Amino acid sequence: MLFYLFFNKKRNRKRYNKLLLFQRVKPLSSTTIHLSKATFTISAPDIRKLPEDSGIEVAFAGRSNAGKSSALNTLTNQKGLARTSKTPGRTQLINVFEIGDNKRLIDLPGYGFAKVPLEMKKKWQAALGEYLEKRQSLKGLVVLMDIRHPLKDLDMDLIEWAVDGDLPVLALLTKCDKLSLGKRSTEVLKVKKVLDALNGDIRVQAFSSLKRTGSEQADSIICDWFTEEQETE
Ligand SMILES: Nc1nc2c(ncn2[C@@H]2O[C@H](COP(=O)(O)OP(=O)(O)O)[C@@H](O)[C@H]2O)c(=O)[nH]1
Ligand SMILES: [Mg+2]
Repeated sequence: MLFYLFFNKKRNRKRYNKLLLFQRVKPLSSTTIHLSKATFTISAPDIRKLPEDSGIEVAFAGRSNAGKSSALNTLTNQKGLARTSKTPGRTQLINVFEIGDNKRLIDLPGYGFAKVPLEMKKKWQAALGEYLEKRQSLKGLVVLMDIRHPLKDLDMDLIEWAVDGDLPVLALLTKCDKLSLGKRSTEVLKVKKVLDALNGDIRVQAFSSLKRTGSEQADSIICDWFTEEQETE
């Protein structure tokens, strides 16, 4: 993945210049987005097997075991939508969930898990890099990080790459139920401080799938991405 992200930083994002016109202006759109409408469409080993690259996609990325599948289930209000696993490194495919009207949630392969054969790792990290680099319908990136171990090298690479391409980022600090309220806000502030320095469109939110903490805030940010883009099309 590092390779892909490093050598393809200049993603063509002219459309985002248009977005500046709409910055902070709430869309008047009549279409309300409901993430709970999500239905599983396909698991693709690479981008060639994905649905046509049109419409709007919001992708979820993070280290294996960060809580990606659990977060997708929580945000869509569907317990078994994205499979959650106690064995890290299982989700190697690009999973697509339609929410209707040519809008999709994308569960990307997890990265950074050491205990898998190198060949396997290379293959699915290539799929991740290729998706991020080439997918024109990608309009927002949710980066999930365990609140107890945020901002690892690969997380930072990914966030920096997104900022370079003017892609808005929601940093979800997962499993926040594992920390006390005090420690939670300390971690959120620490992460905000680091990410603010990147000068991108980055939001930071503590999140727990177990307790549904932060799910309303995350839902609202993601739905705004879907509707803001719609306004500019
Ligand atoms: N305590 C707690 N555990 C969680 C939470 N979210 C996920 N987990 C656990 O973390 C592990 C990995 O979750 P999963 O969603 O499969 O991670 P993924 O590999 O990123 O898709 C599972 O054992 C989950 O039960 C959370 O909000 N709180
Ligand atoms: Mg998963």
